[in-house]
Amino acid sequence: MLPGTQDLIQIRTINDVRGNLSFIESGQDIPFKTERIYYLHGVPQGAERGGHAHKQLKQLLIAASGSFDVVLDDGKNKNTITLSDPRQGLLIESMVWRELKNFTEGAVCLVLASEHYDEADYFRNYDDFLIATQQQ
Ligand code: T46
Repeated sequence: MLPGTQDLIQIRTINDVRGNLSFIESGQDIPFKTERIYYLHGVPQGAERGGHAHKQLKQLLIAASGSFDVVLDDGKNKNTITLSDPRQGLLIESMVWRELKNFTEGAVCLVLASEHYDEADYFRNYDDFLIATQQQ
């Protein structure tokens, strides 16, 4: 299975004449308790984010506005997912290298994370990540 292909979830959404309300409940919609929320915004044209993997962290990425591409790589397979619908979320497990690119103007990437920020949880070097995947 290509990374990411099985992990696009539909977020429960209530629609009425006032628009949409989407909601996520930890343990029901996502398989972790949300310990941190952050969001990427004001990303300049052509800028790329990510370029790392996490040892333990799991995350849900949502295009709250606009769109962007997420390239996922588990050390064996690569897959690119375009996020453009706030009613969808991309679940990224630990030990998956991710790169985010092609942000449209005004795009917002909202992230629900399973842990507090911890720099020690990152692989920021691709070769170190590959070695670790081969030891699993
Ligand atoms: C990911 C993608 C989608 C903090 O102090 N606290 C935080 O919660 C985060 C996420 C980052 N930082 C600091 C660490 C760096 O000094 O903010 C700076 C920029 O972080 P980074 O270069 O990791 O940002 P991105 O956009 O490349 O990656 C982030 C997340 O780190 C990462 O987990 O999956 O967004």
